[in-house]
Amino acid sequence: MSDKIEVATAAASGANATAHFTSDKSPYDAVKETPKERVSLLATEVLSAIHDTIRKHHVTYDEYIALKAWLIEVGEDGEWPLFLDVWVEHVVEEVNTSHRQGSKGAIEGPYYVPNAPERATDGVGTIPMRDDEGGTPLVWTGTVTAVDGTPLEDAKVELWHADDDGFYSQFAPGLPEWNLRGTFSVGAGGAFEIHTVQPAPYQIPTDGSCGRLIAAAGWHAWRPAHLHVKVSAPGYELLTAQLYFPGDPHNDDDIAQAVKPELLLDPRPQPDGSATVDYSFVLDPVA
Ligand code: MBD
Ligand code: FE
Repeated sequence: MSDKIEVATAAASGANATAHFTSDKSPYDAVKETPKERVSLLATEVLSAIHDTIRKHHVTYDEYIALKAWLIEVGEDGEWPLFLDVWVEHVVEEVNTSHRQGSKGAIEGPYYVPNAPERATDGVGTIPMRDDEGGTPLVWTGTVTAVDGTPLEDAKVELWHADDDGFYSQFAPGLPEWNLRGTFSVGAGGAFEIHTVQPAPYQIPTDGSCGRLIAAAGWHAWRPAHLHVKVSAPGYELLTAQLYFPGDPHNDDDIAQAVKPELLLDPRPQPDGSATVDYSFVLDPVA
């Protein structure tokens, strides 16, 4: 692909994710009734998995001390949201959506911001963007229906994604507050038509502790280009998903392991240089 992939970066985005997370409502409220037995079970099993790894690979004192220093730095860098969402969230998503019959989901990641501006009446609208926003213009049409086929006319599609340089507004500096973040209420028949631009592949920040782990382990830092969505309707399970573009070199080795075949788009290039794409959502009713 283009050499733009080589220069896209997101310095400081990881740290800003901590600022956003900690300003959110209390994350403990929803688990305050969790029994002690369950807390003990989960903590014990996580610790024994660590103990097993130490025994199996004879972890040295030098390695243990380096680990301690690195864990402290992840917190100082504000990169715990980045670390967890890249390397852990995909399994949480998997076990919590496996019952669904409707659309496949994917992880939320660290860069969602609620209450993005409403941009659609009757389902048709353009995401907030700069006058000279880069990237292939994308016209995305689809519908939101229930698993039984009912059109969900009170559904909303929240869309957020990186720009053509791989940057997210409110996490990378210098972007308008709500750039490439919008909420679209669907129209008749649950239909929508969203105008946006194609995002660039995303490299997780290489200048913090997550980047240092990646470098020390000889991994790469790339996620394929992706659109993030939350699709909601009263009485239906919230669908959080990501959509990907065919041909991206990282669709097969996403560092966040969040690509599924069902989430690949099929954009059709148009004579004017834009692309159109059809992708619809099917929601599961709340049990
Ligand atoms: C992203 O843009 C993202 O979606 C995830 C899951 C992790 C890091 C950056
Ligand atoms: Fe993302």
